[in-house]
Amino acid sequence: MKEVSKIYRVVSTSSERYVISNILTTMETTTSSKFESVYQKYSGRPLAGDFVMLDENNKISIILKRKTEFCAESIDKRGRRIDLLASNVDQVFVVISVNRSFELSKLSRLVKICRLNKLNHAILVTKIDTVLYPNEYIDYLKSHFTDVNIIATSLETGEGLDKIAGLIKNRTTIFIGPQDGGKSSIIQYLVNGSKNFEKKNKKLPAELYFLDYGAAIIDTESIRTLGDVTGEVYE
Ligand SMILES: Nc1nc2c(ncn2[C@@H]2O[C@H](COP(=O)(O)OP(=O)(O)O)[C@@H](O)[C@H]2O)c(=O)[nH]1
Ligand SMILES: [Mg+2]
Repeated sequence: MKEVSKIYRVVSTSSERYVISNILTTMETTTSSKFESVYQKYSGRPLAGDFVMLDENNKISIILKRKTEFCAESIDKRGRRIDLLASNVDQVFVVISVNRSFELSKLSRLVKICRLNKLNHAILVTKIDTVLYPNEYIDYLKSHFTDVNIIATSLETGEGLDKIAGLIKNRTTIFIGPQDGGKSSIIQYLVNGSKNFEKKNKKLPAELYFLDYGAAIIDTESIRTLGDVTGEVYE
């Protein structure tokens, strides 16, 4: 009998516990003592999006070489810092809703993260069903971000969802943007077709979802703290 390869992908991380998944199964595990004593100093800790190998006790022993590392700046009481958030990301969707706190400075900062990470990116302008003239916003954005693909979406009307589905095939896409922008709603729709979105209480900084056509999506939480806590705007 052919042995099933023990390569998994890290779905989420929380206080040194890791949810990992492959095509057959999902489980929670920790790192092995060998990882802690030998490999950790080379590879760092596992991140959402990492491909990992397990030892005979199903503990993470090795992180496979990362294709890309995604970092984001966050601001809290301790100040400003840059954290690694996810790995093996191919593209970024910056998600911003049309109806509330539509701030160009916030959006510019998020687009800057994409450039910092040297990743392909698109802007999703969500909830366009909630305003009368969404094209005013879209045209305004197109004039500011001339080199970025801007996609208008609505879960109510379905607009833009086919474009998103086309762009995420066979890639790992990370969704970033302010809280309530509609990131998790779109992701849940893409994962299970449900528009009845229920907010989860337990929020993780980065969480990966697999779709059946070779797409992986990473939902994020912490990136909304960019500038929000202090109210400062960084250029
Ligand atoms: N009207 C409307 N509401 C939406 C749409 N997408 C998401 N929402 C609502 O916006 C709220 C915030 O969405 P959520 O996905 O939690 O945003 P996140 O914080 O960026 O993950 C939820 O109450 C959703 O039901 C949309 O296309 N149209
Ligand atoms: Mg969310």
